[in-house]
Amino acid sequence: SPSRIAPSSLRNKIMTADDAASLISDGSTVGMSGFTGSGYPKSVPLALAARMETAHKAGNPFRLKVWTGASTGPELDGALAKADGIEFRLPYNSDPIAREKINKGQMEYFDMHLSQVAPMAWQGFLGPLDTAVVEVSGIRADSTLIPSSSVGNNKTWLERASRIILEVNAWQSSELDGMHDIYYGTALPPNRVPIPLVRPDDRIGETGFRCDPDKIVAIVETDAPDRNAPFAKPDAVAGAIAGHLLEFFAQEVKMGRLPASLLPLQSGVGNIANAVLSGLLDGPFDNLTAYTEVIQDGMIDLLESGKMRMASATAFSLSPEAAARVNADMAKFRNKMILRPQEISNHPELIRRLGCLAMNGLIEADIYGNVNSTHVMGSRIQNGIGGSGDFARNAYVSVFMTPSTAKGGKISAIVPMASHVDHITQDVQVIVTEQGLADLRGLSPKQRAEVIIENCAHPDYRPMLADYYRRALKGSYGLQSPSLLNEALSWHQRFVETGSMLP
Ligand code: 0RQ
Repeated sequence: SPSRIAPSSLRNKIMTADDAASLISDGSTVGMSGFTGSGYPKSVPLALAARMETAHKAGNPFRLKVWTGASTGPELDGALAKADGIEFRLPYNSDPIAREKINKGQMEYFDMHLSQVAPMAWQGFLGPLDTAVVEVSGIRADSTLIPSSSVGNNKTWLERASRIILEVNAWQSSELDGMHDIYYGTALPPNRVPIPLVRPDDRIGETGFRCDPDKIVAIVETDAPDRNAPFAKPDAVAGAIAGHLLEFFAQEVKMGRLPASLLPLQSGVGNIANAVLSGLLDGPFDNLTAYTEVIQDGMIDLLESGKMRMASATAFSLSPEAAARVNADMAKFRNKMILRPQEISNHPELIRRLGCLAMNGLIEADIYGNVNSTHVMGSRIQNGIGGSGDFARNAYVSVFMTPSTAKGGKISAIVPMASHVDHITQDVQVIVTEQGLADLRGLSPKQRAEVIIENCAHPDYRPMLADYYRRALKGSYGLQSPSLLNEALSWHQRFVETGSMLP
């Protein structure tokens, strides 16, 4: 709808996605919008992928360096990866085609803390940013941009890029205008100053992106939904994990270690995180707040029920039904939600100040509480660290949760030694599986091993872990974190060779 592009001076820049894509050339670096499947450009990347395929058929190279907020959608990462059009990617990916290319060694992937993307882009060592391709929900008369369903790194891409391509998506609710809080006070050292946010609902910035209209080279109008993936109904395992965690929070409140309305919640993506949020709906806690990365279905339910007062994030990550519900009622939700740049939603300073309760998924944890969030069998990327490191290190309580086994019981999520470490034991305070919860706060490595094996391991693997630990206590080089080096990763090797960690 033309009314979404208010300045008449910009209307002559409206063109087709293919014409816009023709402005991007082989070897350049493109900063795209998009975070957990929302707010990513939906038509220019598809046109780019078609141009790449044509170029490759003619024997010509056409590959890009692609920077985003986090994961995007099949029309972006999927299409570009399928066209072999991404030579380098940062900072987070969950697209299966891109994942396969990375794991086959056909795409370089720099997996980084999401809070650090914008500041590192400003530091300059990532190189120049040629083009920003950013989805917005409208352009105001003063040429400021109304963000869409994610903010991500868009502020930085719009500032850093030499040229800007905008996708104006009419599918996005026009009532999004006013929800966002874009902070313009960040700077590089030695000019960095404190960020003036002390409550999750503080507004410290502007509702739109500043944008130099002279840098806009193309505007493409779209009307397409975000990649909204359905959530599975919480199963027994997810329900049990949620139950243990909510019981822990209730106990913490009883002991006077947490306030009755808890502290700002951070919840990772995925079905288990969503199940915990569903559990809170029936729980005893009121006046909840969230200071997190993504607003998922469970949080919408909490906001609607009044259990949660407000949620701050950088993006939506909703099922199609929840997206329809939120879009239809955006004027109401706008008062209970704030979307911010990921540099702010995930900022260590703010997470530490607010005292977030961080709840993230894991791939495996070892008996000493080191957590691997990213690499299957130490070498194959699943998604990326995302915001889990930003939150885990700086949280008031840092929780990791997982089913105790994966792949139908052939893999134990609790292992003698993690095959890759994203979160060192100091950043991991609570581990929860459907078997139980291990409160590791204040415990030494050997004390940790005992509660993790006892409370979290699956019964099929618990005796094997206890046996390993017992022998490590006798045969280890040192006894701070007892390990048998020639055996510690043998479970992983067995899985690689036989398809199961079980002997
Ligand atoms: O694979 O779908 O092929 O079966 O990993 O696992 O159990 O569905 O759990 O969706 O919560 O994901 C760590 C990946 C967990 C996620 C991880 C396989 C498993 C399945 C998914 P299949 P589940 P979840 C905020 C915070 C890092 C980013 C983050 C993640 C698939 O939580 O990406 O936290 N975290 N961001 O089978 C082999 C194991 C496995 C395993 C699980 N031990 N070995 N495969 N899987 N454990 C959000 C953002 O930052 C954007």
